[in-house]
Amino acid sequence: MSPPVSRTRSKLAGILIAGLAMTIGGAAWPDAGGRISIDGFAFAPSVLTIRKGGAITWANHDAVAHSVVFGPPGGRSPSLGKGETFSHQFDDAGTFAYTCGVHPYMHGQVTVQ
Ligand SMILES: [Cu+2]
Repeated sequence: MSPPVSRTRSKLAGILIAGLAMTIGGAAWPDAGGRISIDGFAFAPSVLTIRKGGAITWANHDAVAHSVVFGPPGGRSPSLGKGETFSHQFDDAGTFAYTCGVHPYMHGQVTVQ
């Protein structure tokens, strides 16, 4: 009788530990908002996850102008010169890809949870 009981217990413990690890991992609780640097013709970080209702501020550190242009449903920043910033608040959950309007090969992605 005792082996089946202990097997059940260790299975339960395994499930509990797996659940704890997922919670501690932090992926389920992203930052409220964030900052993205535009540096060396790249967005850094290029992939960022924030919470719904949070805002992101992009700051251009390059000597040339850049911008932030979202794919559908759209939205874009003005052209940002060196030292200029652009902020946007994300009220809807989803994954939003964007590029630089001046340099379409510059890619970034914001996930809102
Ligand atoms: Cu650019």
